[in-house]
Parts: sequence; C-alpha cells; structure tokens
Amino acid sequence: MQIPLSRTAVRADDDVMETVVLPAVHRTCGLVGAELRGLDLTLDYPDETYAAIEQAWAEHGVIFFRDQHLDAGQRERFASRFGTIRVKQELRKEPEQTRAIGEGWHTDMTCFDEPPKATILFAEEIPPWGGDTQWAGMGPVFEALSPGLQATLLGLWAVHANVRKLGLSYDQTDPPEPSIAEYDAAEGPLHPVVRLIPETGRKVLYVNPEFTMRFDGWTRRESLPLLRYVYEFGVRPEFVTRFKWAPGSIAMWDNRQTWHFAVNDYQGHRRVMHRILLAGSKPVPAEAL
Ligand SMILES: O=C(O)CCC(=O)C(=O)O
Ligand SMILES: [Fe+2]
Repeated sequence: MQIPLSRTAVRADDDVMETVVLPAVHRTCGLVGAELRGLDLTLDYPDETYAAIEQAWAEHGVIFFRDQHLDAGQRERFASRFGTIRVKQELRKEPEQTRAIGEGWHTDMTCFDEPPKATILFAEEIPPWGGDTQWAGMGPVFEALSPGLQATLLGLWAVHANVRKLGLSYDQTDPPEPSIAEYDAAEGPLHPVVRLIPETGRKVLYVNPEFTMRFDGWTRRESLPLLRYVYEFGVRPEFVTRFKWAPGSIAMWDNRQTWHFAVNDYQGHRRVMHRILLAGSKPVPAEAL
C-alpha cells in the first residue's frame, strides 16, 4: 500500500511548511536494519524529519528507502543533511567484469585514522537477479558475547591495514586478488576494538575481516584465533540483514557499527550504483564497565 505523502513536504524552492512528516520505520530483521517509508527524498523536509531518519539510522545500523529516483544534485543534497561528503563515486560492474567491490565482509576504509562515518548507496541499474548486499550489526554482536569476552575486548586496540590496502579494494572497479605480502607489508592506524556510538550510548565491536590485522601488543598469530572467532560469530544469521535492490533503492549504513558484504552472483550483467561517503572522526573507545 502506498503511504500518502503529507502536504508538508515542499519543493526546495518553496519555504512554506506546515506540520512535520516522519518516516514509518519497518525493521527488516530483528536485530539490524530498517526500511523507512512515507518520504519522497526529492523533496525538502523540515529538520525534524532528518532527525527522525538519523535516529532510526543510529538505532538500526543500516536503513533503506525504495523508489527514490534522485539525480546527482538531489543525492548530494540528501547526503549533506547527514554530514560532510568525503567521496562521491560511481560503482559500476560491467557484464564482462568478474570481480566486484566489497565481496567480503568489511567496514569501509578502517585503514584511515578517521574512517568514514557512513556510506550511502543509490541504485541506478540492477542485474535481473542477484547483486544483493548484506549487513551485520556490530552492536547486537557485541551484546551477545559473554561478559568475560566483552571485558577482554573492551581493553584492546587493534592495528588495521595500511592505507595502501585501499588501492586494491577501491581504486579499480575490477580489482586483482590482493597479495598477502602486500597486505602484511605495512601497518596502519590503531582503532579501539570496541567503540562507542555516542548517539545511542551503544558499545559496538569495531574489528573487521578486511582491514584488521592484529590486536595491539599481540602478534598476528596470537590475534588470529580470537579475530576468527568474532568474524565467524559476527555473521550468524540473526545479526545479518540482506537487501534486494531495485532501481531507486537507497541503503545508508552507519559505517561505525556495521559490516557489509556485496554478493557477487550476477556474472554477465551490469550493476551501477552511486556511492557517497560521509566524513568520520577518530573512533571513541567504549569504556570498560
Ligand atoms: O555494491 C555494494 O553492494 C556494496 C559495495 C561496498 O562494499 C561499498 O560500497 O562500500
Ligand atoms: Fe564497502
């Protein structure tokens, strides 16, 4: 059923507003993800509407909109409501390309001291089947660990891969296999293993399979068994939501508290997305209890 739009939504050049329109929030799974309905994102809304979107976003980790056909200017205008745009790019996989960006569980760019706060993906062209994306919620994952393991992780920091890793993943649309030697060659920033989400006060696990190399003060060999444990635990189905795209779909994920995985199962078909990254800040460590 189509939810009627409130008359309070106005075109960008109209300064008349009456009452506030709020999105309807529908969880996509029990622990992570929500679809927001009832808004037309080509319109400008009062601040309260964006505050409601932000609240749902912080709470659910990743939010989705459907049937929003925005042009480049409208995409930027929408994204700017939530922060400073750091990167704008097209994410395109052509029918003859076999590799895809993000086909492994990861958080975007934790190889930076200040990893992006969020990523927004706008779907333009979607293959006839496949090409879904999955997200795992690191708040629910941390909360489901034992108090003993939570306490251990709360005291730790982790070394993430050097920024050169970024080139392999993001500079090319069809990246070659990363070389283990290059992956291990240089170390990058230190991030807390458990970070705080200030808006909700939530503690979230902040290591990820793509960029985290080892715990600070531990060797990689010592770190891997525990890292592998949380990587396996973190993608249990109850922590994961999966989104089926259509042209006009939007996913925006809080890159501080989710991992994502682009499912590369549409060989021979084109997929075109527009991607905007919002600037982040140095992760705030969660305090030990
Ligand atoms: O294409 C996708 O679904 C997600 C790709 C990805 O990892 C990203 O945009 O950061
Ligand atoms: Fe990504």
